[in-house]
Amino acid sequence: MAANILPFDGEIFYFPDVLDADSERLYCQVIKDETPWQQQSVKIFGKWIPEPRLTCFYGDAGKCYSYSGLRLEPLAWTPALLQLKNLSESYSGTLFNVALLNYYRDGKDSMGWHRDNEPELGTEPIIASFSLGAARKFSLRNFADKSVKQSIILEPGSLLVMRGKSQSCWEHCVPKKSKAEERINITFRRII
Ligand SMILES: O=C(O)CCC(=O)C(=O)O
Repeated sequence: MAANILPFDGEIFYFPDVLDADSERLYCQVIKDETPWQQQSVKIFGKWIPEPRLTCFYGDAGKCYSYSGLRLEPLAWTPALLQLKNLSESYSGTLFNVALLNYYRDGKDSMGWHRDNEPELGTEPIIASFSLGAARKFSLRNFADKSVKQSIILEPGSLLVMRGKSQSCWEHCVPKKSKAEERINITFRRII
């Protein structure tokens, strides 16, 4: 069993090498090529700002997801995503019905500090996050005391499972990095 990387208030487990190197490369290529990536704009402090990465949303029919002024309608699951969803479900012991995909084209693409605490995910959501492509840093800070920080490198083929109070009590981000190759992240979630 993996160790909890949070010191208190929530659980985040890191599983390296869930995919071997060959499967990781294959999934990365297939998902990159078959996904209709888009650069969406989100509303931050009343202004529409383009997200610094490309995204796409998949899921069961009718499971829409809203964040930062966006309302996403799911595309139908692909075989590759269903295979990764099955793996995520066996590692996390939960069933997922949507996935948010992020494509970081290079080190300038990033994800700002946020919590995945949208009401449609429930109070203590379980989120499984697959990493493909380049390794990137994943930073965490405690929501109540932002000086309490933690970080982990998300390696290709790894899975991060976040649960308990990890979304109410902690924020996370993927900071910019000088010189990074492309990376795909898939977060499987359950809309209730
Ligand atoms: O790219 C990652 O590892 C994190 C993605 C993330 O935080 C999100 O989709 O909410």
